[in-house]
Amino acid sequence: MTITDVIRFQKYRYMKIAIVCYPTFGGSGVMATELGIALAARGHEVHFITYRQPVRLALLGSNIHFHEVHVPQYPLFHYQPYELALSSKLVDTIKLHGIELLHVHYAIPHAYAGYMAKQMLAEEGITIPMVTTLHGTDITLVGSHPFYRPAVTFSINNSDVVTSVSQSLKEDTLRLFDVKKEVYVVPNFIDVAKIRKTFVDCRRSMMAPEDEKIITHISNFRKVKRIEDVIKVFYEVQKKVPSRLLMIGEGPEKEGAENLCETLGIADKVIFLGNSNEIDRILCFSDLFLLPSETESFGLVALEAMAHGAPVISSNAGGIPEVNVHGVSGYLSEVGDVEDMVKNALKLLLDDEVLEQFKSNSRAEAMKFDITEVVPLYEEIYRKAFEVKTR
Ligand code: GMT
Repeated sequence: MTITDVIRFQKYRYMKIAIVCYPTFGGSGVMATELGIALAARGHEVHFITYRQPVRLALLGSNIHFHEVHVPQYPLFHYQPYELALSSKLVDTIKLHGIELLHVHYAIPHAYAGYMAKQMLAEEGITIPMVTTLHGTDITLVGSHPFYRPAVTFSINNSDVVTSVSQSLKEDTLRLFDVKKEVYVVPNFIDVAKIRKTFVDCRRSMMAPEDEKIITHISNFRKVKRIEDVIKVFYEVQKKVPSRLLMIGEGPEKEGAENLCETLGIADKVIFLGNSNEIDRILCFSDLFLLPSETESFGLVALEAMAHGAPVISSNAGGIPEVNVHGVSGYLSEVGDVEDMVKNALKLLLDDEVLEQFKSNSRAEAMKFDITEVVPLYEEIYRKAFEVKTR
């Protein structure tokens, strides 16, 4: 490290960071919130700017703040202009709090609004670097739609630094967009120490008798999650192993899933819990996690399951193989191959010794994505962004 590097490092040791994200139960919002909390714990001043307080942001402290974006409703507008309200809020908040760096999660429309804010601030002589983190559907499902692609391409190319949550998403980004920027892979993370401290006893007996296995699925119940496959896998498994299925989340496919359970005669064994703030407790007493998604840039929820010691039976879509290691923390199958998923689930559930081994492997694999490994990578990215800005 040269003396200039040391000075630069010191200068940006503690930063004032604005985080823009979706405040919902979706993976990108959860990740952005956990990152903000972790950065604040490391001494940075963090400002969340979004339309609602993020679901995982329970505690606001002296160096963690939330600024709500209000969109005034006007009857002329068929679509209310959220991007406009967000970019104005960004300009005001950045000026008021002397924010030094902007980190937007999920390109649409956050990178676009962030770019506009940067331009408005530049008019006033304020330069602020913007880091854009791509999360998945902003690239693979929504962003690559021809109606959005030009704006998303522009926003990516005009970010100071771009990150993606997996190697697979990076490859998708380069394939689907004409990207002129380097895309850095910074994986999603989990706070393993927090889990170990909070969940010494998860009181499993409250949920199921000792001889019954608990299988879990958590998602936003969109089409890409292949909810029907979750039910079909469970239907076959419960014929051989006394078990119950916990379905956590809300979304368009939920009603169909409930109907399918009725049709298959397993409604009494499948519990739909809706959105929950108790994901950690539920995963703590889960024996197995199902994630048969059509596409998944990373599969944060699989990582959360593994950290709690629940092996994962999943598809091999997108970035899932970077998280769930076949034959170690669970098994991977081709998308839609329910039969193979059933076979793999039974391998684990029919042999307690094997299941225990996979549970312990899952915890070990999750350690690779511990917060202590990943948050410093973001700090490094921020330093890079400052260098781009000051060049
Ligand atoms: O589709 C979702 O599950 C929500 C979506 C989001 O952006 O909130 O999740 C994406 O981002 C997560 C966090 O980085 C990833 O773990 C998910 O794999 C990714 N979802 C998809 O790519 C479908």
